[in-house]
Amino acid sequence: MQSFEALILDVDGTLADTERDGHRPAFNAAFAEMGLDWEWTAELYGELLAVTGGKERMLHFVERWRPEVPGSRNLRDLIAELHRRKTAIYLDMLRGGAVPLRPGVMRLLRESREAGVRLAIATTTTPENVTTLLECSGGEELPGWFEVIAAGDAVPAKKPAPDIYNLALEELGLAARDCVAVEDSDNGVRSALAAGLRALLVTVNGYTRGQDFSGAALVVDGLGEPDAPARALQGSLGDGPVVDVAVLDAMHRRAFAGA
Ligand code: XBP
Ligand code: MG
Repeated sequence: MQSFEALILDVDGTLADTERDGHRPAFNAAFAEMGLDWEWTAELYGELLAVTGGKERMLHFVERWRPEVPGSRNLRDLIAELHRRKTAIYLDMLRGGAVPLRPGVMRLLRESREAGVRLAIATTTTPENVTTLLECSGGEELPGWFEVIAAGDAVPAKKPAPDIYNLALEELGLAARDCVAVEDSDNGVRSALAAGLRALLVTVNGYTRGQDFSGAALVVDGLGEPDAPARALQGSLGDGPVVDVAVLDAMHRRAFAGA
């Protein structure tokens, strides 16, 4: 019997590599549709990811890179319209199968469910982006595996604030010590730790490898599959080739030993 009750997972960069070839082209297509000469290259987008939330990221871009665009109610209306268009484009991409789940994600979700571990989401993106990604990349029953989907504007402050993880814990009716969290970025790590989620696994990706994951219990290059083992970058994966429920259980016990 594992020592934790629920697994709370981030979405973008964790469940799937959504950013460079998903959200980013959707933003660029929305900019082009609205006649804006804003082009987010893969490199620039890597910098812009320091700001979580698509609407917040666009406002930051204007303030930092397009200061000539006057800050006003019109700008906020423009950003809101751009985000609506971008989200519609992104959803179409997901429905077209553009963004697969990362290796090991379905395996770990299935194993967790079979072990009686409750599943939840804590993400900055919109709820519809989450359910559509799950359905289109994992099967139409996948969204129903998650008891809680805490997402987007449901909270006033996005990651690295702890709000979205606190909401997920509240809706689960659990304390942080009863849970394991999985993240991909420094903003996500700070958010989870600020909510008390010390049993925190990080699966890095192209944009987040090399970020500061101090405080994370275990950092790996991915969840791994039997024919493509996971590699620990910080902390101990034990002798198993993949991140499975037993690895999460050992990590959770170490993180809360004596607590
Ligand atoms: C990552 C984010 C999101 C996406 C864009 O979320 O910061 O804002 O980049 O999605 P996660 P939206 O917490 O899952 O890593 O445009 O819907 O915000
Ligand atoms: Mg993420």
